[in-house]
Amino acid sequence: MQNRTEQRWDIFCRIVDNFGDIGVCWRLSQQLANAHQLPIRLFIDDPETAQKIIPGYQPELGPQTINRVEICSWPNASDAIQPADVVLETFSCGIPQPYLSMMQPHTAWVNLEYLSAEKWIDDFHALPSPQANGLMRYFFFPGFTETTGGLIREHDIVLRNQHLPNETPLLSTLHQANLPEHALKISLFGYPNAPIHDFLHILQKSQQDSVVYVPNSSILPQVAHFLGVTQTSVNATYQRGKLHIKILPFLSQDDYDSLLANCDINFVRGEDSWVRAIWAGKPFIWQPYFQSENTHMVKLNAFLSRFYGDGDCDEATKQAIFELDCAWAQGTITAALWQNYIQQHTLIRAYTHARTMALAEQPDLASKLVIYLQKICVQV
Ligand code: TRH
Repeated sequence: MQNRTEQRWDIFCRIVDNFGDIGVCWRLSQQLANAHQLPIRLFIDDPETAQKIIPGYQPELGPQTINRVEICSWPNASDAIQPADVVLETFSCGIPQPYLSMMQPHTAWVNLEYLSAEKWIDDFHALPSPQANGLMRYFFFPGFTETTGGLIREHDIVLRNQHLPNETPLLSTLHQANLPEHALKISLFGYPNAPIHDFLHILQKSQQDSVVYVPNSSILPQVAHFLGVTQTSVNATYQRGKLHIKILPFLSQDDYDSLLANCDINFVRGEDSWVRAIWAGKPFIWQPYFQSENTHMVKLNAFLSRFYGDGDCDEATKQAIFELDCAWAQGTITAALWQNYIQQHTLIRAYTHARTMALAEQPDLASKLVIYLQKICVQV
């Protein structure tokens, strides 16, 4: 068997929509390359979107190495690329045909699946599936339990989030003098079908000051509609009653982590921002990616039960969380649900922090993946 650091890894990432696919792939690639010293090649099909997530990436320069990861564009039909020892397909994105046809029986081929807290994940994680071309494809499921593939987590992220430096360019933007100091700080990232207008209206009418930080994303038209303007401006602050809205640029992944760690409540979505909210250790409301037949609600309920389901979270707190999360995911919100949640905020904060610390005790996804690949490489 090869020495682990001699193993070459190729990661395939198709950017279906949004930033989650590239967000996860870029984060994982960097961890494998830096924390595990593996030679990583990352193939991407949408350089323009990737540019928003990968700092310094200039697609026009061709293949380039950033933070020890070699970034390449998706292979063309005529490209004869020698497959790596480990091929990581992400989210069943498919392997380009010429590359696939050159893969050997000893190539370790793993598909990284979407994250879910559903119980069946524990049974399906790490199973092999023989393919029609004679190769074996393995399924690696991220998850919240020891028997799944775990969660992507840099070894020091939880600590870093708790001890942010006092002065960074982002923090000085957040702590601007014209914003009330004791306001409730909220970060807002979601899908456009979230009840953004109703939520902002509730905050406007509330007794309590709040500051809502909105990074530039697909919900800005909803925010503009609430404000009664045709378009919002990046870095501008708007005030309506007790509510202050600060529009931020689309942040780097590191700055986005700092934003989450700085806020009292974080609204997140999809997959990667959801996990980052967990590592921020602050109360958060997760909006799952919409799926037909209410599958997203099944995923949300599975997560809520797993994250808040143990005996330490009292019933009233649990109810406030479940009701607000479900309403948000279904596109409805009321002042009563919000008030209920805010009344429980101190308890929710303590409970979330404890769950964050407990999850951070588990091995992280990249480490589990590396160990798993060692096992597979002995078998293939
Ligand atoms: O963009 P998303 O909606 O991605 C989704 C999910 O992955 C979903 O499961 C998948 O099916 C779909 O894509 C195709 O949400 P997500 O996963 O939170 O990814 C957002 C990424 O953007 C994440 O890496 C955090 C990052 N981000 C920044 O770097 N800066 C920012 O300002 C913001 C708001 C996000």
